[in-house]
Amino acid sequence: MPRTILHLDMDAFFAAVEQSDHPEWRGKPVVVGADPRGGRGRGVVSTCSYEARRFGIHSAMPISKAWKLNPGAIYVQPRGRRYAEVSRQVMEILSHFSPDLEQISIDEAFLDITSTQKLFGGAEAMAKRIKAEIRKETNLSCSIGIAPSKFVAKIASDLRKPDGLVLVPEGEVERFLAPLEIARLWGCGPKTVPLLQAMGIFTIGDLAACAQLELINKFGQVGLHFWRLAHGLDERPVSDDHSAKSMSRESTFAADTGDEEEMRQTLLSLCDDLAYDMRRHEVRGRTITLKIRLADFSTFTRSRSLETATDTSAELFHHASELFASFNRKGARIRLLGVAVSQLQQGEGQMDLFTPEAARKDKVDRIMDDVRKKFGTRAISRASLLQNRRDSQWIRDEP
Ligand code: TTP
Ligand code: MG
Repeated sequence: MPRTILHLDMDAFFAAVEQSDHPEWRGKPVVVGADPRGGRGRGVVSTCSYEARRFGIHSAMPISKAWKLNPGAIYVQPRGRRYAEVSRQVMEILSHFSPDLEQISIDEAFLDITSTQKLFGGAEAMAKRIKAEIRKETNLSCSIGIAPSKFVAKIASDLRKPDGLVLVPEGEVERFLAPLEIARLWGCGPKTVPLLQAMGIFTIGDLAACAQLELINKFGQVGLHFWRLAHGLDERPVSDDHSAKSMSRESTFAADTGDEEEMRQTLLSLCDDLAYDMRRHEVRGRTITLKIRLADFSTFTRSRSLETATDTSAELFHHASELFASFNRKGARIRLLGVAVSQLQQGEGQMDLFTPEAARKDKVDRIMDDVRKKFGTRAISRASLLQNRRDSQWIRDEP
């Protein structure tokens, strides 16, 4: 079923809050960031008003450089608590328009309005009403993009900033994307852009015109990912899961068990399901927790934190197995096993797909995800991880 996704991003957020709280600053260049100390300050610009952007000032620029560009601007230090308060107001307004709300940063959120748009007279009318309510409640402007997927909605909201509203209907996605630079593709960072440019690919349209196979041959699964995005194919659901603190799966055995093979299989399938959920939501986790409930209902947890966050089944299973092996159940039967991941991080916007970490990403996971999408989650289980089980140290021999 075609979806309708709305992406909202506040305009010059911190600076706009400052201008709203200090009416005498409206219409003037306002720079929020480190103390410029007369041009000797060492921090950076958090953001600046659109009036300041005309001088070439932007987020992450050294504050000393901003000072050089415009020493007469109004320089203010960030007031985090105030911005968080306004952010909550904005999210509260959005939540009235659909229950499927996913906040992705302090001033940005996705809303799945597929089923609620009718109640507000259609997507465009809904967007106008959201903008009006935000302006009334907070005195701030925002930009909205509406499209059949998250990827396209996010690009659309950025296109006519500030105070923008861009709708991309179902049939026009590819035409909309074609002239845009490849750097707008999720995962296409500064390392990836030159590689594509060397192939004569500069716009998303150039990429869409490439044969899928050519991209796969050259870049593997990443190539397929780019090809899909270039054609507007992005099925990521809108969900608030990754703003939650953890994700988990658990399973109670039909009968309490002491069978090591059964425990091992269960743990594997829990890790597989959990990793699949994480990938669907584009999150990775750094802390893995194993939960064990014995037949007498006593419950234990064992955790470990990784250097870098993961979303692969193999890595989850590896750590969950080691945690399990380190637990001495003293011969007791097991009633329930659970696996949880926490310290979640979101992939979007921060990841360049050609980093060594991404290159290591388990290819098997990708293939299995495709099969699951087509045939359902139970269609496939990972035999490879169960091989060599006889010589593995999976469960320490209990005395
Ligand atoms: P953005 O939405 O990226 O920027 P913005 O809202 O200021 O401007 P735009 O109209 O282009 O959306 O970021 C939201 C807030 O996050 C921003 O107001 C300040 C903060 N921020 C930083 O502190 N440092 C940064 O490098 C960036 C990009 C943002
Ligand atoms: Mg913004």
